[in-house]
Amino acid sequence: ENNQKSDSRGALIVLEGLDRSGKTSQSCRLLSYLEGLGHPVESWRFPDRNTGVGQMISAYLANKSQLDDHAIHLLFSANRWEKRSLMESKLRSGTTLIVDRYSFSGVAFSSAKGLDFEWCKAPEMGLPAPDLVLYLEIPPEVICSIIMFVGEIRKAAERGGYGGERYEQLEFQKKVARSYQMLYDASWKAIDAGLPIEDVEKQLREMVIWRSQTFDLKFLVLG
Ligand code: T5A
Ligand code: NA
Repeated sequence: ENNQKSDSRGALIVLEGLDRSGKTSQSCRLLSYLEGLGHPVESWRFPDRNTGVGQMISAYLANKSQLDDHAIHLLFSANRWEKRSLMESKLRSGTTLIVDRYSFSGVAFSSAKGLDFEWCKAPEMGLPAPDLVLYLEIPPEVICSIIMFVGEIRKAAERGGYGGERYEQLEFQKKVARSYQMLYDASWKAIDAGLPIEDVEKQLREMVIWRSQTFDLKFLVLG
């Protein structure tokens, strides 16, 4: 009976990486690809800025509100918990979810601010664990020159808005990269995200197809 249930479960595929590493672009492309193969699939993202909690997060990220580092950490986590039952029912009903950022972003970004690593992990415990985490790897220096370049364009285009969101600075991104490294486990696969967009896409496709044959189709618990 267990096997029957698990056979029809969708896969939980998470994309992680530093800011501007290409997660959103790649989740769109992976979505189209899996749809094209006839898989029931949806693309999700965290933070989900559409919920009440998500709107608080969005205001914080745009520097429109101030929050204690612990409080914003718990909001990011709450934003995942408020989607948990829907996430589980989608997976159980056979829909694969491609999720743009998840608990790992939560832990990596907050611990990079100096919060205790174990404290950061605690509220994530019990959320559905991904079958596959695709880490879009790109050196923080490259990310920051892209961010500055985009900032200059924005500044030219609309005056102000320079620097983008709160976390887009080199030293901070370096710390985030180190925190991500501490979260790696067997479900992770690093992808070279410094390549042209189509080449990154190809790596992701290959990884998803290859791993989909080996997914352990049980409901996992994030440790
Ligand atoms: N956060 C998030 C927490 O602190 N805790 C949490 O629990 C969570 C979930 C916002 C912030 O919140 C933090 C992390 C973040 O700092 P967000 O809304 O996901 O999170 O951030 P966004 O700003 O939407 O997205 P990113 O900045 O992370 O960008 P992406 O999605 O990685 O990159 P993408 O695809 O938008 O691409 C950026 C640009 O690069 C180009 C694209 O066309 C685009 O212009 N590009 C490429 N160019 C050249 N070569 C390639 N291979 C390219 N791929 C993309
Ligand atoms: Na994004």
